[in-house]
Amino acid sequence: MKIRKYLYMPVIVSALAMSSLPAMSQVNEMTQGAVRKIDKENSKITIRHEEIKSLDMPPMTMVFHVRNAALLDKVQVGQTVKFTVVQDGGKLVVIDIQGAP
Ligand SMILES: [Cu+2]
Repeated sequence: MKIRKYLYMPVIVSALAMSSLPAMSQVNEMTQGAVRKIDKENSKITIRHEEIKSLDMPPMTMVFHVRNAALLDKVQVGQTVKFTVVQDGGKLVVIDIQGAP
């Protein structure tokens, strides 16, 4: 009976460790950028963006995936925007975007 108790320990510890990870990576600040190209068909957007500290990325122009193509209706080419990007299985995915003043 005593042995059985210890068997559960590693399971509990790893469950705790995993549950704390999403909370940490959810500190997503918005990044400023300018829309260069919108590819609604493929749910992609090209943005010249400022430094993204959460991803340790310097300013550059690059293509992002968007989680929801409807986000692309909110912005236009040439517009200054603020957006939130997360890393999702090796892809960089924009999960929110809005026009910036
Ligand atoms: Cu970049």
